[in-house]
Amino acid sequence: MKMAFSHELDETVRSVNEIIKKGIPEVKGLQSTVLDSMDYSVEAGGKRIRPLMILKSYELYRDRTSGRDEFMLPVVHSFMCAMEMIHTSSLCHDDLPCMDGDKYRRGRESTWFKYGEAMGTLCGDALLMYAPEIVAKAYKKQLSEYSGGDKGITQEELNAYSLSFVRALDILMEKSGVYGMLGGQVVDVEMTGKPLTDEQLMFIYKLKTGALLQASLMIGAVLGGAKDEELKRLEDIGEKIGVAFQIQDDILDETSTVEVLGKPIHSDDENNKTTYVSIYGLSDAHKEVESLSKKAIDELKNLPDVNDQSREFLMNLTDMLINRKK
Ligand code: GRG
Repeated sequence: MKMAFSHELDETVRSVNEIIKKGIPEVKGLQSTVLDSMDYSVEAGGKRIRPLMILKSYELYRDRTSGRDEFMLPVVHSFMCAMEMIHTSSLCHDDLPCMDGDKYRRGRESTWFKYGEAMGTLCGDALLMYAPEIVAKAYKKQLSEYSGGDKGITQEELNAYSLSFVRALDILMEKSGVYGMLGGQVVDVEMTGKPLTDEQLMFIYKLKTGALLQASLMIGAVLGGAKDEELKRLEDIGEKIGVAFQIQDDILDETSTVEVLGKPIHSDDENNKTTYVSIYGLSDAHKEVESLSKKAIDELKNLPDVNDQSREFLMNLTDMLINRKK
């Protein structure tokens, strides 16, 4: 990884972590155990790739309309929190004994292993429900502060922002649910221990892993004011990054260590999962990750009329994902 980018990435992840921290609800009240488990699971860290993508894809487009940033940035931050909560929720549920049964995640005990199975399930549920709650509350606050026109934003502009908000929420929900990540996980669970066709394998990878990465690029862009055809291009880029990311995940499951990954290795083998690596072998898997990432980077390079610094960041981030060790 280029030194300058590595430094920029560390700095950006630090600010993303601060944004996420502010979004986690306070641990108090009779339901404090579940609130504590939410804090534990989200604060455990992780690479924060999805919120990073939301922020940077928003920055690709935001300069086009003056006034949008002032109104929209807190809303963008709320979507970054929501996305990390939905992603973390999926990790909580994926680790449960009824799924992969993993005891470690992000370098510490997995949520169910620390809090018990019932609370591990409820933690995932709670994060999932808190995600739309946090974005709705953030948007409501902005609307009440900015309506009336005395802050220099017209009703017409507010209407346009509201449309962007609803579209972003629609993307978040659709790409997380039965037509997105959850749909991919369903086929993954059902096909465990069985041979997969290429079509089934790609369906799982595109949905289970790709959908949230696509959503991240699309949500940022739509809040920044991107047009439909621009969203479509980002959806295609997100799909390529998603499949490459999952194949790299399979490679690391075979080749890495528990210490580096912060979660069990050889989990796919032990859970009887058919993966890209188990079908095509490590060498072809590496080649596919490289080829898909290169295509995604080329497509990012060719996006018209976007902020060059943010484009560069997303290209470097994609390149980093090929060579990631965890
Ligand atoms: C919560 C709507 C909802 C559904 C749950 C259990 C489930 C359905 C889905 C599981 C999806 C899953 C675990 C996909 C794997 C994706 C993947 C490679 C995750 C690891 O992502 P990283 O490497 O993790 O970004 P960190 O820890 O860095 O955040």
